[in-house]
Amino acid sequence: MRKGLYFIGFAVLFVLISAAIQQPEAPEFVEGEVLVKFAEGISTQAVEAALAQIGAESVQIFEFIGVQHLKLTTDKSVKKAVQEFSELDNVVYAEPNYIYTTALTPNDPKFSQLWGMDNTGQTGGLAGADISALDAWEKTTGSHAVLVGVIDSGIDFTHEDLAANIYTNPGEDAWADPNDPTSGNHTDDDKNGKVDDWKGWNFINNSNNAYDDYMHGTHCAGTIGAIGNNGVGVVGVNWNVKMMPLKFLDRNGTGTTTNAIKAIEYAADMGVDILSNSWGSSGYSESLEDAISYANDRGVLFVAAAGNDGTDNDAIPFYPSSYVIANVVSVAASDHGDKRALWGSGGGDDDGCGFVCSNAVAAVPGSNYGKTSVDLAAPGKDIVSTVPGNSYASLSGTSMAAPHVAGAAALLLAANPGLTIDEMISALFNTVDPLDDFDNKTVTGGRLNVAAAVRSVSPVQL
Ligand SMILES: [Ca+2]
Ligand SMILES: [Ca+2]
Ligand SMILES: [Ca+2]
Repeated sequence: MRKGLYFIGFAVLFVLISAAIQQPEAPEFVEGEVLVKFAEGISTQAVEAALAQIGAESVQIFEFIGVQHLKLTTDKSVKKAVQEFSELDNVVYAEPNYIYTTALTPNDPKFSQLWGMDNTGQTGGLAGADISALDAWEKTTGSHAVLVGVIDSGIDFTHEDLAANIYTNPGEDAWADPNDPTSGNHTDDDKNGKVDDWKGWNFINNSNNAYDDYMHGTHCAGTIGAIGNNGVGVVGVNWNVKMMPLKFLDRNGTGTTTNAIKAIEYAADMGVDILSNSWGSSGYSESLEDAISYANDRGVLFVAAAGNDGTDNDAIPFYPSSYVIANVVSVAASDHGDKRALWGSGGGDDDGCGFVCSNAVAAVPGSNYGKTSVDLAAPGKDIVSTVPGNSYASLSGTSMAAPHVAGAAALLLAANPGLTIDEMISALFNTVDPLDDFDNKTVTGGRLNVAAAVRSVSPVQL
């Protein structure tokens, strides 16, 4: 048995140089229409005179707020008409007839690269081979009341596309500088044994600095909850969520069982709803299993990557994803064609794996699978997400698949906060899109469909 736990790495990597910034667009409005509130008690004749002067006729009147819906009778611009009405003495206000949209398609400039969220074939794959994020966002785009712990290499909590979705511990005083862990008050305000643990914890050096000195944890965090519709970067499965950085993987992507156990205990005690785990090894650890059971008893869903060896977890287990505990969900990786992700060549490792392999390497390395031990697939190849330094990168691995499922579970809780572990799992498993490539290779035989999962738990709207 191995003592170390190794991160699940990536086969393809390119770092994007910078993030394009896009200003939010001005609200659209109906051409040739304005809404005008005239002063109380104004005579019908005065209103008619105003309409004639500016060139408008009444469409309807909202008596309860004293507002007239007007149609312009000339080709005067809406802006000009609003200005002219506003200047009249007996007008309280005038405004365009704005058009509202549900903002289903976020304005994040890299959204079009996220085939896993919405696949139109833009990367050469199969249109519709995605988790149906757009449809899910019709129901909910997430909630800051849902807390996801990311047990990984930390998170760049200063990242412009993550910062607002990073958890802060309400029991600790805020750091004087929200980006500087040393600027706390050096007091364990909530008396949980950890001084100034305002934004998670670093279990390697036992400090309150859980900043990501690698990139892996920040990438996973972006898939779960990069800020949506902020005109910057990417978008997570959740536009709004809170994520707790739980650092136990070091700058080489390596971590120990003992530090993983500490992270799980801390997260469960701090009230995390969901844990996202993109790491593992072939080594069975009874103490790690016990720690996950402890989290299960506290209602914490434990989502884990199935591994990147291309092997059958039914035959060669991969932990923690292979633990048989009620809260453990094991996630395989699919590609943009809805096939099991294969890493192929170009990974660069001497063993041909493209990442750290935990055990026997299959002929073609790819996502692990397992008819009884791997639950469902999610996008995990060429996934664009956040990396430290306000940057973005494309990575591959079941490491990238697990956060899609952890994020989906968080969206379920946003839609229906009372869900139990069993209810979340049922919703995720019962709504997958069945795929030939995962038939008899996973418990569900399909790929995550977050829209169907969210719909299945949403309260009925009358
Ligand atoms: Ca504390
Ligand atoms: Ca403090
Ligand atoms: Ca964004």
